[in-house]
Amino acid sequence: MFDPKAEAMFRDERAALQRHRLWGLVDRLMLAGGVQADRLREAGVERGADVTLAELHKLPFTTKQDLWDSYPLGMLAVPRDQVVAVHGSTGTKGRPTLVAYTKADLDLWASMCARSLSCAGASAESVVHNAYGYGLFTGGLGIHQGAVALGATVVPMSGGMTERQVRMLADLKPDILTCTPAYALRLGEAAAEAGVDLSSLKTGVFGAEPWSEELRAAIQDVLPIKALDIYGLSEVIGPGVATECLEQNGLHVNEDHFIVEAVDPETGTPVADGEPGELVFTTPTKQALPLLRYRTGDVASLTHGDCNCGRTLVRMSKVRGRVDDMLVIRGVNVYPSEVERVLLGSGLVVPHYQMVVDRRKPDVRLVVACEAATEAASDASPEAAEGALAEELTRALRADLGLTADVRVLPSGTVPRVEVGKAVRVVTWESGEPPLPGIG
Ligand code: DLL
Repeated sequence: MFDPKAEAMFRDERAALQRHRLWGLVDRLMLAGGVQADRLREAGVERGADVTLAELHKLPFTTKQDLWDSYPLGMLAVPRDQVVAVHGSTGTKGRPTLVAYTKADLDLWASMCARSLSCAGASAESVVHNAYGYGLFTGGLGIHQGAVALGATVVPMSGGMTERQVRMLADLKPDILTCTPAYALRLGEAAAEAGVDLSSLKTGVFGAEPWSEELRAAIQDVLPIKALDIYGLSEVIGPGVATECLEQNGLHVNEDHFIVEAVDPETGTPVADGEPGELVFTTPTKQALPLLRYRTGDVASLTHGDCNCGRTLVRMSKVRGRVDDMLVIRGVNVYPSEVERVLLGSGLVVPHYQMVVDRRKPDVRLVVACEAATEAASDASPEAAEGALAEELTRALRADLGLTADVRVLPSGTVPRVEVGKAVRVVTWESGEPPLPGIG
């Protein structure tokens, strides 16, 4: 562990620390003024000592809309000259969100990412091949600073230029690979095509987008690694909010700095341990942009049980999906990650797929575009084999999810591969030409 005292702390000791820090946060928010202070006052809170951890769920939420309303940096809780860095995300809806960091925030972020890398077994002797994008996106620079804080050697590759990445993997022999899960697959496939030996790799720390257990298996097939999940969001700090340890048994939330709740997305009330709910984070130690009960839109469950690794931090499940990414197809609600589970779980298709929501007519149709895992058997025509495969997957999606989908098995290489940024699993077809060839 990077910080055993914090990560393996007795739970009641941590709760006392959280309460103390929460009081400090509320005091700072009241002093800074603005929307969070106004809402606290409306809720009858004047100072930190007015709140308790047990009643945190009664305090007001903060939302992405609040950040947008005060764009670019209206929610600062420190004087502007204390801000040393800005990051952000373009967001799935294309609207940017910006976040700010003080020097202390950057130090906190680095130590959170160092914890994440330690979760994956990294140490000062490690070489970390970091293929998260560098720039406004928090993935590249967040992990970079974590690797430096750990004393490891970081190779700042950023995303893209896959051939060069494969060369660096071969030459520098990293033990840790950090990138999105979709890009890990791409790198694995490219290395196999180039005949490059990647046996130096031990673990991968993959996140920034949802990925199923089935995708984990596919990655572990093409790369000689344990593939671990890392979760985070710019608003809370970036990567390093929660990470899976080598037990692969849920993501440890760094709750001494990010107090987490799971709530019913409709009613906002807390859900029971183990039940899926929308994750809500409070950042008691962040300086520039401290958030009280920030609604993430991400759905996962929380478990307070023990983990064999010795960390006592609460664990979150893999993210099932986003509240706003749920597809509603002919009355059936489904997350893209559930479709991924069925497709990849069949073992019949390669792990590259895309969903097209065809909205050209009022009766919305879901097209699932994928590619066959193996060449057609010699006694069947390729068309017949693809048709049979499509039928089988259509049946599997109906049986497992109750989903009516139009599965199209396309020629190898048709579904776009991710080189840079987050995988785009769902596209909408409003009018004109189809977004993918062969799905018309
Ligand atoms: O994606 C931070 C990050 C970078 C996390 C590198 C992990 C690794 P944003 O660009 O602000 O920040 O996007 C945050 O991405 O609300 C989730 O919807 C999604 N997300 C992040 N990690 C995961 C994950 C970074 N492990 C948004 N599983 C979040 C599923 C994830 N979704």
